[in-house]
Amino acid sequence: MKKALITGITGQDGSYLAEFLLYKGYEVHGIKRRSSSLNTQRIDHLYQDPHESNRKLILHYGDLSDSSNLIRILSEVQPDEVYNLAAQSHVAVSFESPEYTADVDALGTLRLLEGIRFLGLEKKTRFYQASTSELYGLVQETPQRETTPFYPRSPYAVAKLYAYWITVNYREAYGLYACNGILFNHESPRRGETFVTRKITRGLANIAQGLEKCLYMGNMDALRDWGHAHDYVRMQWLMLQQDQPDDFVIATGVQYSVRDFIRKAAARLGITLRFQGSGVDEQGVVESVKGDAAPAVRPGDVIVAVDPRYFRPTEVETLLGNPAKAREKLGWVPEITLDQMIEEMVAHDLEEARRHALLKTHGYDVRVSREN
Ligand code: NDP
Ligand code: GDR
Repeated sequence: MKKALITGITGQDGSYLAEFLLYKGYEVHGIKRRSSSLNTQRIDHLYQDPHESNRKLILHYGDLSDSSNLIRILSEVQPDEVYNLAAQSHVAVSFESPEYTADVDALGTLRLLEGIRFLGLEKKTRFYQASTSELYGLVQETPQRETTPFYPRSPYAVAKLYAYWITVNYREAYGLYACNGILFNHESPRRGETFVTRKITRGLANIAQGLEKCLYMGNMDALRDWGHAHDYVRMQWLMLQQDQPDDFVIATGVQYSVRDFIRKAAARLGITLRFQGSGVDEQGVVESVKGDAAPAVRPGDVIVAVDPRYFRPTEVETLLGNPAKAREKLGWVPEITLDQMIEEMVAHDLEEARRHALLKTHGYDVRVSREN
């Protein structure tokens, strides 16, 4: 039985990857951070009590900032595959916590690689690094492929640039089987609430249930290539099953704006939105409503507005991936379309909003966090 170690197992991708590897028959080890409140919601359905025998999912406390902890876990687990998914992964937050982001996202990757080397596991352990389309930043070529020059535009992307190159370096210097998956944005109902897609589906669902009035957005002109996390974790595994290690772009090859995403999500809720004005004065106005969202939402209501606090000091305006290499070498075909993903995310967030609305009608105090 193969053993995998996943850092960031409590995150969006970690949870889908853990499901996938358990299904494949792996013994899955995950590193979770100590926090004052529970942070395992995304993997609670996979949890196995430590008192059970033959556990297939085993969690270890740890942190990418703590070398001795990482070395101990690597030494105990002796993994066949390490998936380094842990990161301070929010681009906007990286401008507020640049040093922490560098420590975890850049040096954290080095700590793991060095741990593998220090323990003499470089011939046994295969390593996956969660690299990102944010490396392309101010894009030098469209669509972006593996050979497109990088131009990072945030402390997050700069930290991930180090992680990308240190992974390549350990592959070349020590013969480690190490791969970079240059993944474009991927989403799901498990996406963190402060990333733009989930902020939109959750915010609009709350508005449709009368829990919120307006969704405040940053740059709605930004263009992204959005896929589904469920599809993308399959490729993370596949990269580690090849004869030779290599780096791959994973993307859909289709691009939409943030505004397009809002319009599509609103339509799933029966709301037709018209955008008017421009810049910080732009608004999304309700043209018509049918179904569940009425009467909480009425024609003429302004349910989307711009708040400049969500603008970034340097923005990545456009990203569009060319996944030809992954298609050819890994047989990459995304299975879930953007419309199907939006349908799933809206349905999930609407159910949650309905539960909150029901609690509210019974007199319970429901607060919906809006800080993104
Ligand atoms: P999430 O933010 O959902 O998950 C990040 C995970 O990292 C969480 O489990 C988090 O723990 C953990 N983590 C954060 N800091 C530390 C630390 N110091 N030590 C140990 N663990 C830590 O990210 P995603 O699942 O969306 O992304 C997975 C990886 O892929 C990330 O590295 C991200 O940068 C990268 N990526 C993501 C893309 C996307 O579109 N989703 C695209 C390209 C790359 P906790 O739950 O306690 O916060
Ligand atoms: P991104 O994702 O920065 O691409 O990084 P995010 O969803 O945060 O932003 C996408 C685009 O939407 C614009 N935007 C807003 N973003 C947020 N979060 N909140 C808003 O209110 C808002 N309004 C507009 C942003 O400016 C941006 O242009 C994600 C993360 O998962 C990274 O870890 C990963 O590496 C990249 O995707 C690929």
